[in-house]
Amino acid sequence: MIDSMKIREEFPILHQEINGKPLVYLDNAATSQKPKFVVEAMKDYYYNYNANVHRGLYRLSARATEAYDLAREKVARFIGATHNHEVIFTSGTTAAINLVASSWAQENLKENDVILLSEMEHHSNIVPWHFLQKRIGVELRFLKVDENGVLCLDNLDELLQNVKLVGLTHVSNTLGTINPIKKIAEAAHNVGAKVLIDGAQAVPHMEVNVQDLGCDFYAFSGHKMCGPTGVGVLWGKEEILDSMPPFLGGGDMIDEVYLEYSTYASLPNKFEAGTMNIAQVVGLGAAVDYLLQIGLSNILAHEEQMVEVALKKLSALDVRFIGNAENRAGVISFVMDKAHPHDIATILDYEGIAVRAGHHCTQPLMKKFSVPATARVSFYFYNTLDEIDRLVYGLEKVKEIFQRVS
Ligand code: C6P
Repeated sequence: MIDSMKIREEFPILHQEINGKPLVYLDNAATSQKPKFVVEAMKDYYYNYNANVHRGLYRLSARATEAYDLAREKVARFIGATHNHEVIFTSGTTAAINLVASSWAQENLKENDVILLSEMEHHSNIVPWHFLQKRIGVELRFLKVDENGVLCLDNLDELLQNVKLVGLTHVSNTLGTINPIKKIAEAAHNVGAKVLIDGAQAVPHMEVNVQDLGCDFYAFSGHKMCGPTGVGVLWGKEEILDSMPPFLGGGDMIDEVYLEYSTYASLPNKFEAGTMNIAQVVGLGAAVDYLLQIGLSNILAHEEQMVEVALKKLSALDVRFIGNAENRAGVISFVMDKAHPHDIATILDYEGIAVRAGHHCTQPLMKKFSVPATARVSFYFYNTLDEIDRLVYGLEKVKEIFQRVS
């Protein structure tokens, strides 16, 4: 079990007051807070062995390279990759998905080929495919979401006809729904389609094993899992990554360069052009160590308890939940009568409570549920049951204010 009070000692940012009230940080789906352990690892790099990687023959550069490569090994083990070189560092989930939409698509898609997405995708798993719709005329299809925020899979086999790639979020950042990836990946492979999973909201919160899920690509961001901003991961199966052309050209991704042509490095360097975010990669490696020390099953159990309690307490406040999936992660979206989500977030901020209000980069979902925006609460392992009571108190205030003005 998790001792959240003890864990919070590792997070200096949580010990402050906002508007004279102790901060309650409930916007972890946007970005998580960073433990000292991660910040210290990055500080150590900058203070003691800052140098470029894969380039210097001197000791400092060798040390930086060792730390960079070790971080890759840690990430590979963390997600169950077969080979370390299947882990490509990117700047985040968005960059990872764009890499696939650019590089893989270049070799594998032509006019009228079909890409199957879902209505609950983050814009970063919709817009790159819109580019291809415009550029080469691919067809986009969407798995529908029902009124509970669950994917409708009844017509999956029909939708999969002629599909070349399925792109799906593992966990919805708006609805909290955990999708049955294994089942969908199996069906997709039966028709020869590749499977790209957006794991931005999964990897920080539960054990993820890419082999077990049966996908071909898996993307996630460091900053949502206690790591720094500016680093993320694209995992891909070795043979698929090998067959793909480079995404960016420049230093460190080449084998040989002539004035007339160039040849490319092997994995993973082929996809890591230019000087990478070295400190952030080191920080991500430390974040992996840190999460393993807490235990992913402990994190999941803690968040399940938080969601159960929060749903019960919020239900008593006449909120309308957007997303009621049974299989859900630590994300709760809701709207309230009369109060716009932006008003909810502003009033909660007066109470020191940070939640996100908006469309959460899922505008098609807002249209689907006929709401302009939602208020969203998202938990992590350092949140406490007391903080749910603070949230409830804040929402009672919202109710009171809007009853007065109406
Ligand atoms: N969602 C949220 O508040 P980046 O920005 O590249 O690190 O991650 C993009 C992204 C992709 N997929 C999902 C499911 C996500 O939740 C996110 C980021 C944040 O929900 C910011 S919009």
